[in-house]
Order: sequence, then structure tokens, then C-alpha cells
Amino acid sequence: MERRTILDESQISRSLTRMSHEILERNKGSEGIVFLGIKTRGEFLATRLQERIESIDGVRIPTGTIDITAFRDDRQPEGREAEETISVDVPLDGRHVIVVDDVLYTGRTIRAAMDAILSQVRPAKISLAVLIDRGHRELPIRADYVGKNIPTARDEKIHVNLAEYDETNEVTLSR
Ligand code: 3GP
Ligand code: 5GP
Ligand code: MG
Repeated sequence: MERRTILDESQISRSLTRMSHEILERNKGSEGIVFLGIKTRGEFLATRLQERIESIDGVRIPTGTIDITAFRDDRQPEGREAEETISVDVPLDGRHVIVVDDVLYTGRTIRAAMDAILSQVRPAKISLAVLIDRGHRELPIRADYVGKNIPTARDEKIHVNLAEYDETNEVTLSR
């Protein structure tokens, strides 16, 4: 199987550093922001953004996780309660929630994430940060912060490897 490297370790690192600066610049700091990383790899990306912003700005943005399996419109819910989907140790009401994911594709995962959030809390704002936007949206959803736009064919696959979970740090494309 042919695999083409889209981002190597240092390019992932630079993208996340740039996204961190964009988040701070557009929000005039980190006040009120909470990161929610979509499991699995979005969680590690959210933590990386948190660490970078702390080293730039000295502020540790509260960071939690969201598991949207039960909220996908194209998957069978497996009896999971909404309360189980979000794990964060600060209140989200009135905050600016930045959802973080690895790959943005149809947008259905993000719609599910917004459903999960809004069924439980009332944030002031929800934004989206993704490492890769591969196109092919099926819903009117876009990302506010993007590591890299990769135009793909539907039968191609993006492989996001993060050392916290995989062995390496790289993004590759295969078909
Ligand atoms: P992630 O949870 O780390 O994001 O969606 C479950 C996993 O399958 C994801 O891991 C993702 O990386 C991987 N995956 C690879 N290709 C696809 C795809 O086309 N659609 C979905 N939903 N997941 C994919
Ligand atoms: P969407 O719901 O936008 O179609 O897909 C987004 C989710 O599916 C992401 O969380 C991501 O994990 C997964 N996904 C979709 N396409 C790909 C892909 O090509 N590669 C990887 N790694 N994940 C994908
Ligand atoms: Mg994902």
C-alpha cells in the first residue's frame, strides 16, 4: 500500500504552534476558553494545544474530552447516557468551548459533538480546531483553526499517528 507523508513530526509541531497563536490572537488571550478533545486522538491534540498555550501565555486552559459514539446519526446508540460523553472538571456554561479533533471529513462527528454539548450545557460559543481538513462535508460545518487542508478522494485515507497513542508523530495518506 502506497503511503505518502502529509506532515512529519516537525510539521505537526509547527502547525499546532501556529494554531495556538491563532487561538490566542483571535480570542485576545485565553480567558473563558475550554478545550474538549474528541476521543481518541483529538484528546491528545487538545492537550498539546493546552501545553503550547501555557508555554506562550502562561495560562493553563481547562481541557477535557468528549466521546461522541452515542451521538452519531449513522451509528446505533448502545445505551450510553449523554452524561458519560463529556469529561471535564470545569463548568462549560457561558464558556467558549473549542472542540478539537484530528480529521474533519463529513462533519457528522462535529454535529454529534455539538449535540452532546448542547444537550447538557449552554456554552457562550463553540469553535472547532482540527489538525487535518480532508474535505467532503455533508453538513454546513467548518473548522475555525486548521493545521492543514488536504484535498482527498473519498477512497483515500488519512492516517494520523500521535506518539501518545501510536508509535510515531506523522500524518500519511493512503488509498
Ligand atoms: P480517532 O478516534 O483517533 O480519531 O473513527 C475511529 C477511528 O478510526 C479514528 O481514530 C480514526 O483515526 C480512524 N479512521 C480512519 N479513517 C476513518 C474514516 O474514514 N472514518 C472514520 N469515522 N474513522 C476513521
Ligand atoms: P466526519 O464525522 O467529519 O466524517 O469524520 C471525522 C471523524 O472521523 C474524525 O474524528 C476522524 O477520527 C474520523 N475520520 C474521518 N476520515 C478520516 C480519515 O481519513 N482518517 C482518519 N484518521 N480519521 C478519519
Ligand atoms: Mg478523530
